[in-house]
Amino acid sequence: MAGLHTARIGQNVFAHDEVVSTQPLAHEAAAKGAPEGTLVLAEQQTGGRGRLGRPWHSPKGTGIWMSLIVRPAIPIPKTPQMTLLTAVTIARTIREETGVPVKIKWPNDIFCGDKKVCGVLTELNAESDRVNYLVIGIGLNANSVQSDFPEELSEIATSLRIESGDEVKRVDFIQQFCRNFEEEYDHFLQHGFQRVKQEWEKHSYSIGRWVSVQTISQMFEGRAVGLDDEGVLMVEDRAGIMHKVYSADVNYRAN
Ligand code: BT5
Repeated sequence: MAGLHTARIGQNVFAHDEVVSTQPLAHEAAAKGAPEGTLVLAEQQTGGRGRLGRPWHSPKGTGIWMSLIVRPAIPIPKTPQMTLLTAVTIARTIREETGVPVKIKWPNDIFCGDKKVCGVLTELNAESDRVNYLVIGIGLNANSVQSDFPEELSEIATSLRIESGDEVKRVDFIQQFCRNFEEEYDHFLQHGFQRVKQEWEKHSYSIGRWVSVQTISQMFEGRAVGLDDEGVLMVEDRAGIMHKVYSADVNYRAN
């Protein structure tokens, strides 16, 4: 992208009109040796996906649907930190580019008020216990109007345009995201997770809220109190026992 001024992130771009999903295309490109920072973009996805096979609604021209390839030299257990880093970076870019106040809901959602404006999907490719690459999928409702959302999303989804009243210049937004990501990522690689943790906690939707947690092995309720130094969500249950929540789905309660 012209005028980008990054060393790696966004320097190699595959821009598509209509695709099923940018995720498999990024996996294919990464497997063929695409350099770190490669971005796969699409105007429309016909089979956009979220976590656990959930669908991601990605109509034409309204959003930023993209997948970023990174190759961090970090141990596999630290790779969820890259999701938090991405969420922090998206939230910062939204604040800078639109002024819309957003919060980060653990682990991978960006919220405006109580509605989702963006989701992050991180997929790992590893070889013999080593990170080969990550594909970080980002779905951001930039310029959707209310009627772009199907009925099942109309109460739970929003867009930057709905929130601010202004159209988002998507290329400018993506360029700023790339600059911010590179800065945050380089800091993370050199100095570790601490800065991401602080930013995440500062802009967290989750901390202080009552949540119910359903893991493979148990179900409990408690208050989200923060992240540990590895980026794991700490939840204190009613008996005062602290739980570490890894990739479980967290549901939020009113009280
Ligand atoms: C996510 O999953 O939030 C990750 C979404 C990642 C999408 C990007 S787009 C580029 C790349 N290519 C892909 O195919 N995927 C990535 P999850 O936390 O599982 O949330 C999925 C849920 O969000 C759905 O079950 C819906 O309830 C809701 N949802 C679907 N589409 C939405 C949208 N456009 N806006 C807000 N919420 C949506």
